[in-house]
Amino acid sequence: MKITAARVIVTSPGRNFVTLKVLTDQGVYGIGDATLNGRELAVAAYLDDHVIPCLIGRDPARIEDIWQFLYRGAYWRRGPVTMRAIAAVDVALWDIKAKMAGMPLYQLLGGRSRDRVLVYGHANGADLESTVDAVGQYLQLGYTAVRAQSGIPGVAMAYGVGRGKLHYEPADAALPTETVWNTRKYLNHAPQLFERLRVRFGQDIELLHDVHHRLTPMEAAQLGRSLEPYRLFWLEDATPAENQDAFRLIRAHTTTPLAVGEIFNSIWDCKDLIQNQLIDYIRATVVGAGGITHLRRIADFAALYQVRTGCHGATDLSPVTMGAALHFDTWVPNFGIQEYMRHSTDTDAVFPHDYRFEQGCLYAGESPGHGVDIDEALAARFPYRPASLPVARLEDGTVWNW
Ligand code: CS2
Ligand code: MG
Repeated sequence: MKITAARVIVTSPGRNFVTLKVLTDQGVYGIGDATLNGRELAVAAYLDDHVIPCLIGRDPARIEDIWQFLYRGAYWRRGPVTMRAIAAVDVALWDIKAKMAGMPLYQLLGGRSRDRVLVYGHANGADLESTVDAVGQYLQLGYTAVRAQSGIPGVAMAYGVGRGKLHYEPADAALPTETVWNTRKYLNHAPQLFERLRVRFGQDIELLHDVHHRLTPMEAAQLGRSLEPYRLFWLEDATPAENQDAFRLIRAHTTTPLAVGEIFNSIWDCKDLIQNQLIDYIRATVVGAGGITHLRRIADFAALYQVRTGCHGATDLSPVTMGAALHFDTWVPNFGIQEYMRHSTDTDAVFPHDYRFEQGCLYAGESPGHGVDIDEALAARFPYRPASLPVARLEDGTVWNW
C-alpha cells in the first residue's frame, strides 16, 4: 500500500481549521487535524513545503516509522507548528489503518476500557449571577461536569467569558485584541463564584476552573487553598509551566487537584510534572502532542504515577481531533475527563462525524476509522479569515500571560 497524495484544506466555517487528507493507492483515505489557533497558515505551509513531499510513495501502515522520520528526521525537534503537522499525519494514518481493518480506531488501540466518555462543558457569564445560571443550563442539558468562568467587576474582559450571546471564541480579530488583567480582583472574586455554585447546586456535580496561566506560583497556591472548600475537579493552568518545577510550590500548599498541558507538545513538556507527581491531570491532546502515537506514550507514562488524562477540547480543535480524542479516551486506561466545547452548526456540517453526546457523556462512533470526514465542497465555501488570540497586559501596561 502506498500514499499517492496528500492535501491541506484550510476552511473557516465560523473559525479557522487546517485539515490534512492523505490518499492511498487503495482508494482509502485518512483525515487529520493540523489547526493551531492564530497560526493556521504556518502549519499549512510546514505540511505543504516539508512534510507532504516526504510522504508520497511511503507505506501508510508504517505509522511509527513515519512518526519517527518526521520527528527525528527534521533535526529541529518539538514546537507547536512541527508537532501539529506530525499529529495531522499520524491521525490520518491511524484513520487509514482502522478503515483498512474495518474497525473503529479504539479497537486498534487495545479496545474499549469504558462505556462512555465523561465530558465537561463551558459555562460562563458576565457576572456571578449569570455564571451560576449558565452552570444551571449545562446541568439541564445533562452535563454532570461543568467548567465555570465569570466576569470580574473592574476587569473589562476576563478570560473565558464570551461577549453577548456568542459562543466563547477568543481569536476575535485579525490582529491581537489587548485586554487588561488584575490579579488581586480575580483572587478575591473566584472563591465567591464557587461558593455560590456549591450553595446552589450542592456537592454532587463536578466543577472545573481555568486560570489560563495568569498567576505566579505563590498566587496559584493561595487560590488553590481558597478553593479547597468547594472541591474542584481541577484547577487548570494555574501558572505557566515552562518551568515545570514551579508546580512544586503550588503542590506543597494545596490539595486542589491540578491540571496542565493544553499547550504542551511532547512528553518532555510533561515529564517532570508527572514523575514528581506535581499534577493530577494531563491536558495534552492528539492535535497538540504529536497524534495518537505520541499521546499514548504520554498517557502510559502518566499512568505510572496515577496521573489521569483530560484532553484539551476547545473549539479551535476541529471535530477531527474530537473524533480521534474520543477513540483515545474510550481506550486509555487512566482516563480522567474530556473537554467538550460544542462546535458551530457550520463546523459540524463541514466535518460530518459519528460521535454523539448523551447525558453528559460523548460516545465514539462505531464506523471504521476515527469516524470524522471533511466535506471539501462545503469547506471551500468558507475561506480563511485571519484571527489572532488576544494579548493581556497588567493595568500599568506590562505585557502579561493571556
Ligand atoms: C482553553 C482554551 O479550553 C481551554 O481550556 O484554555 O480555550 C484556549 O484558550 C484555546 O484553546 C486557545 O486557542
Ligand atoms: Mg485551558
